[in-house]
Amino acid sequence: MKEWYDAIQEAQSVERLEEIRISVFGKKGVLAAEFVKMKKAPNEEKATIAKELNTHKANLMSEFTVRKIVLQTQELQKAMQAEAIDVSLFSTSSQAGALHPVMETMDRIVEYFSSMNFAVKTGQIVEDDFNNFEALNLPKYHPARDMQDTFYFKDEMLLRTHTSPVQIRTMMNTKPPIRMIAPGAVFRRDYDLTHTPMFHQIEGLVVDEAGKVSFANLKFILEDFLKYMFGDVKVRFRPSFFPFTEPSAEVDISCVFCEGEGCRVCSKTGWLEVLGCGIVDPNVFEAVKYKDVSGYAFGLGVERFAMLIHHIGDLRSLFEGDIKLLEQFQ
Ligand code: 2NL
Repeated sequence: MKEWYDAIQEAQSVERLEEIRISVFGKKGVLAAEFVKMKKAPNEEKATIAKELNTHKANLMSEFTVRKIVLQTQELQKAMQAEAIDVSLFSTSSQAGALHPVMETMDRIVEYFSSMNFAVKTGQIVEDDFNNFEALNLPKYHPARDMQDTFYFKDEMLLRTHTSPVQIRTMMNTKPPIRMIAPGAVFRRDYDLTHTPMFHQIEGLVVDEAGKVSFANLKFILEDFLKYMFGDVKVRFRPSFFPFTEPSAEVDISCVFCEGEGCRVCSKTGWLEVLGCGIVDPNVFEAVKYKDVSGYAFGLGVERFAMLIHHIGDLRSLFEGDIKLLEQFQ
């Protein structure tokens, strides 16, 4: 038996040790053979031999187990050394991540309004009918509430179609004055060249005592903001309509591609629409139980801003996660 103790000690690999295990403990191994021999021994010796064999069996097994752990540890160590990476080695291709252009644009817009003392508020993406529609002067049966346009859950819950519910909730739980923006993802059932089912919006809201907030204040802040974002562009306000503002306006800047000359992007008009805004409709204030106040509000699409800033032609390229596009914004 001594030779097998030696063999276990001398084994230099897990593989060799396994061969020994089979030779010693296997069905045709030495221990099995010894037990067979024992049966032929005189009866009075059997008990002694069996005891001796069982002691060897237990000792060999424990030697084997210890040696196996030692060898496995050594082999693992060797493998790890062989596969070790020298992190100090010079590398030619390093790829750093970068902010997605939409998020970078969002940060820049938020930075402007923060500097102008607007609080930044985010709310919830799953909203209810009151905060997303009813309070915004979009009554039952308004076409915007159609199943065709909005993602609904059961129990009248829905994916917010604009960030306005953040302003509604703010007005419901704080007294005026209010000076805030709400940036975030919004959802509409729309998918074509110029629409994606999810996009990002930033809305702004300023409310103060009646008479303290004017259309002139709104014009100043938006003109200043657009010059901050696009540099030396012309800005114009066109009368428009939104259910939640009256009067309402859409805001254009002179085309950043052709500088007002007229091109494909601006459909030869020389102007690009970038914002919607207006004086908050009295029905909105009534819904949130605000009395004797006035306010202005505005809303913009962040993807559209990112496209105009970076001269990106197709909205969908912002959502494909194409590394070739993203690498251009390192
Ligand atoms: C657009 C136009 C707009 C608002 C959003 C608003 C919010 C409240 C009250 C009144 Cl709580 N108005 N938001 C107002 C005018 C325009 O967005 O074209 N967005 C992409």
